[in-house]
Amino acid sequence: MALTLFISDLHLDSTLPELTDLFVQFMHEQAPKADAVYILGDLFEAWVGDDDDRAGTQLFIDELRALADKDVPLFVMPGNRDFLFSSEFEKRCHCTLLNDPTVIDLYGTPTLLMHGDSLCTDDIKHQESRALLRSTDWKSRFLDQPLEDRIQQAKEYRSMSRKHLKDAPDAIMDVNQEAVINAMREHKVQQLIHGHTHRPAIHSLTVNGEQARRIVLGDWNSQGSVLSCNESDCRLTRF
Ligand SMILES: [Mn+2]
Repeated sequence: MALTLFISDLHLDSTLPELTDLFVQFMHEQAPKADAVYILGDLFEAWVGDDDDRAGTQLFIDELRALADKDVPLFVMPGNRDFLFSSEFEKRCHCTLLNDPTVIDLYGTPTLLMHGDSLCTDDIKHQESRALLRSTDWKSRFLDQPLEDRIQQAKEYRSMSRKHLKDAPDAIMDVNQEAVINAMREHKVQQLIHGHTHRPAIHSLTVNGEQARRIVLGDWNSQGSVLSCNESDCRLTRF
């Protein structure tokens, strides 16, 4: 039986043992049954560089790599927290990094995959910092620093981001409908799967006068969230 799994927004953090257990459980019980596993961003709470060799980080890498050993292809898209994934990460976990956006053929349906933060165009502050942090200049200056300094800075960024999340109005934190339709038109798809907003749902919409759908993956907290797709349908579940 065909099965493709999509997850996102796990926000893995080695200081959170319950979340770590949930991830390990998913990687051992559900992921090996799939034809392919897609992680659409924010796998990690923060990624400070592919050279992060702390034991807590290595444990996650080992779990990812074990999937490749079971011949289940693993595709990882960077999110706004782990946008520093690079080729060394691919080598370490035997996965394939995906560009945001990427179009795949999901059992015959062209499907656009995105992390989702680029669709939140009403959040001007996020879009500004996104543009800055993705610049080659910023990345190389950040990565040139010792690991310890990067870890410290990531902590500061996270507390700034938490403050922004708390202060920003709820509506601007969701996707902008026009941005969604534009992206789907541009990539000529009637199906979009993304994460980031932590608002799991399957939305119907009209794109180019035709029925389309936007599937939003859920975040992980005390429960895991997974989208399971086969030839006939996709469904969101918690576990
Ligand atoms: Mn995100």
